[in-house]
Amino acid sequence: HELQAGMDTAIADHAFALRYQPIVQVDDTALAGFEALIRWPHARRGMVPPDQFITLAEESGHIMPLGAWVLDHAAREISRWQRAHPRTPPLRASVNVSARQFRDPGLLDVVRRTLRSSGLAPGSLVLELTESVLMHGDVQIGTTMRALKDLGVSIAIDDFGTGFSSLSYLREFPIDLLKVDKTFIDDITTDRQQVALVEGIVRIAEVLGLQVVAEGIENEDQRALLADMGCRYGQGFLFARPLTAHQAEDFLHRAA
Ligand code: G
Ligand code: G
Ligand code: MN
Ligand code: NA
Repeated sequence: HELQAGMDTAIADHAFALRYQPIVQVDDTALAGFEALIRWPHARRGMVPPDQFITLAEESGHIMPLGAWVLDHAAREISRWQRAHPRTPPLRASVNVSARQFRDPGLLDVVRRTLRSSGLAPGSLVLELTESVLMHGDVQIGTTMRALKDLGVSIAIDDFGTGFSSLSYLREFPIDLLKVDKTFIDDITTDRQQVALVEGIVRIAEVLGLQVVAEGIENEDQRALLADMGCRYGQGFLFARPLTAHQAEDFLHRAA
């Protein structure tokens, strides 16, 4: 596979790029942080989206160095923005971590090193895991999560509701945040069942002390409905698309 063959070189050359999508408070659209999203600027294929190479990188093991680069790069940039535009609460840096990367015994050291070298406050770092990470029933997963919690790092479940999640995971693991998948948000203004599901997730999260981020908010009606439900955070094209670092700093400057 051409992309797989080019990955060693691309990693060595730091040939990847990050985009940063703002995460805001749903009620007043105040900026809360950014989610880092990887891209591969490829000579012939243009800007390759993660769907086309993250699975390959997981299969080959490239995800470990690649994931470490994403963490380090995102933490450094967002930490720098926080210092340049101080704000309370501090900006959050949300980083996607794939299942194999999370199970790798080296992950904790990568996170510790990232926090040290970037100066990012541990409380500002959010690691986004998919439900597939929790499914393996591996005791190691819980141990790693608790070690991350001890460092002060937060854990989010990404694409919540789309996988084979069991509600018992929410008690079993030290999770801080649920990201409600876009597919639940899409029809929220027209489908009463979707409203009930999202409202149910928000209520459960409230009881369990979890924060909620609604993903893929594209219009004002969706925003208003989610605000009425008490969903605290959101992201989506209504607020901003994934931005270049330069655009993200502009966004931050205007928001401050
Ligand atoms: O940015 P985009 O919508 O194309 O992202 C598609 C998918 O790729 C999303 O599910 C997102 O979580 C995932 N993704 C984006 N960046 C990263 C990354 O740095 N690491 C991992 N493991 N997944 C990522
Ligand atoms: O799975 P994850 O939540 O990490 O995926 C984030 C992806 O969703 C990003 O690649 C981003 O481009 C995409 N995305 C974010 N907001 C919106 C939106 O409002 N509409 C659509 N269609 N995609 C979005
Ligand atoms: Mn995500
Ligand atoms: Na994701």
